[in-house]
Amino acid sequence: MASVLEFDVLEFENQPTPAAFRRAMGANGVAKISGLLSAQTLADLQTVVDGSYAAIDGRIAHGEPIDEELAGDFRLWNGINNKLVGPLVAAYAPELAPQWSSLLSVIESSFARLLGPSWRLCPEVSWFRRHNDEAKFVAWHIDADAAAAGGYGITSINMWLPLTSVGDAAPSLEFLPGSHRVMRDIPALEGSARYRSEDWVRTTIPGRTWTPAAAPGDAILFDQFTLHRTQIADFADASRLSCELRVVVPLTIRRRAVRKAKAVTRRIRTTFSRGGLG
Ligand SMILES: O=C(O)CCC(=O)C(=O)O
Repeated sequence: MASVLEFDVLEFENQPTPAAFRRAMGANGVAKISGLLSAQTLADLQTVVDGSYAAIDGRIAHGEPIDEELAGDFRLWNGINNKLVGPLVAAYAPELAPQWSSLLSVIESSFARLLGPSWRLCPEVSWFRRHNDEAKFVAWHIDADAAAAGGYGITSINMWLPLTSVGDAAPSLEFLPGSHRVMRDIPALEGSARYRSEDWVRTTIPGRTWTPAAAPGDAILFDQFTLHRTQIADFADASRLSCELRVVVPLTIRRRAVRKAKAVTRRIRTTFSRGGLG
């Protein structure tokens, strides 16, 4: 595993200036900021995430039906889509509703301090995730393929917030810094095949990977084109809670026009770049 010193700046102990953050993201496509969330924001987020899982677990334990859209991600990988958290807490934990709605704006503002006021939190492509089964660890991918965040914004950054300490006792994420500069020119994956094999990653983009250790309150931010996966290591107990909040610069043109433009771009990229990348 690479030492942090071998990369440009990957970790900030304090909130970086917008220029320093922009430079780090441009070079590496990933950066960790220690203690980005205030203690209050972290406590509120933990309460809402715990309350959301408790509401769903409770209904499942009692054999009660849950919303079909919510159930889909939950069964597959214990994920809770953030678009559905408002209705979920309103129905089963109404005392959490004000906390959730103020959290959305507080988290959005903490991001705006890094990159400016045009960025928006996008609940449609943001999730809470609970890992407790290694079979559900996530293979190498980029969010542009697997989370389809690009449909909501011109560009997208994942603000990844661990609610468990990660990197040692629980799985962090493993990144390939700088891979965003290559991946943004590679044809997108679609359908069910949105993940890349270890061999493909190693041979397409040689380089050292980085697996940051992080504590609740820290944020790991990465570009939608940066390759990453769940850290693979020997964990006595692989349980972990985290939030993957995607922040976008919203589209100012109609989504249908964007979908059309993306399809054309994809066709052009496939035609001209597949041969070159072998
Ligand atoms: O939580 C994980 O292990 C994977 C998360 C991930 O791939 C993502 O947030 O895009």
